[in-house]
Amino acid sequence: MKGSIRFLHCADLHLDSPFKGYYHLPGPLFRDVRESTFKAFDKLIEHAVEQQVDFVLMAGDIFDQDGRSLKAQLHFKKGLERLAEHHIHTYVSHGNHDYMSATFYPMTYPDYVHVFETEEVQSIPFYKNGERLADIHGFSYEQRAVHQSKHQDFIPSSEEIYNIGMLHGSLSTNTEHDVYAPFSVEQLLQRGMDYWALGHIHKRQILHKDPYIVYPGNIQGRHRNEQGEKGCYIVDLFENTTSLTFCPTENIQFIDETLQIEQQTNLHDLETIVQSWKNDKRMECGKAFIEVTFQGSLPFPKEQENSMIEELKDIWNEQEEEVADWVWITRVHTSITPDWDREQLKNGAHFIGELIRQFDNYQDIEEYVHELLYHKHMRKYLQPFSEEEKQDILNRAEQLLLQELVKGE
Ligand SMILES: [Mn+2]
Repeated sequence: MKGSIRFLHCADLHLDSPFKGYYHLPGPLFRDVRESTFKAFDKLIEHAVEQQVDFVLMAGDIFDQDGRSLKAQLHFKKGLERLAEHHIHTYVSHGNHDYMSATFYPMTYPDYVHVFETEEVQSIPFYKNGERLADIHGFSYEQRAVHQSKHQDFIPSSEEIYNIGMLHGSLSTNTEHDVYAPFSVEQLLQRGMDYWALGHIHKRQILHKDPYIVYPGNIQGRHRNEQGEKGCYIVDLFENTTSLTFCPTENIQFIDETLQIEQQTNLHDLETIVQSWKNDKRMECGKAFIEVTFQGSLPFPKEQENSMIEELKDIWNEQEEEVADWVWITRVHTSITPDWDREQLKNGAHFIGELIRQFDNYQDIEEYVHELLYHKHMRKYLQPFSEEEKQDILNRAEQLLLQELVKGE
């Protein structure tokens, strides 16, 4: 009979992320942003201590930069020391962002810390009260990339103990990100592990239950594509069952919201609506970056809509500069309620019908944005568009065109 164990699984801490795209923010906000990965890390350590876990698994990309800033390293070390004081072990593997061969100042960690030092899969035992309860299997990236599969090298040590695999890599079918140490769910299942602690993909997802194969996602969102709550899992392994609890750690949330604006809303109403909505978000999420879409009708003449909205956005944001839990509007979109019947127009023989049919058959905007995305300077800052974003761009283009064309009819 195996005794139960409790551990915390996290990955992609990206400590000291530079948040390059946020330099334009007012000082206090930018400071909060720059501190956010550290704050998230502190919260994670608190969860581990409060939940009295046996150990913590960190599945790669602890540091954001291969150079590992001294600040990030010292902060990390302090967290590990706090865990060690509570007799909590930490198992660390390094990923494509903090690979081993990069130049950085070496740190000494407490005895409770176990680092996978090589690209070869190794097994490190976990002992509780002198009894070996689990083996943790893992590896670290020695170079910036690991292109070959690693799953085949994970071999359970014994049936008598729990076997946990730590793997920083991606599903071979995932083409949205760089594919490292590729695997399929079936391949992982064949290895006979009791739990797979994955890292690399920043979106939280459970790929399989019984046994669990889990991406906890990163601990703090870093841009508009990393939305909502971010955190880690507390995992309880029992002989015949496993339970997972999500614990949020993020200090700042990235949110996308749509606000419905009724007809006849005047500027004064709009102000009231936005203020109370912002306060709701503040209560719900704490610090947040929000991208908002106004749906419905705005109290401005169409030609002035964009400039008025931009001006209002600045006014709304100015009020946030002194607030501890700020809610900062990053972008405002307007989505007018169309006063045309798309289906009816689509079936028409005229130009508008042809245009809508073109939109429906249109698959990829890549050829039009390719030059921008892959420009030698821009590509450092831009990420390829997701399928959702591409569709969104298409929808907006259609709306703009139809709005002008229908008006001219
Ligand atoms: Mn990562």
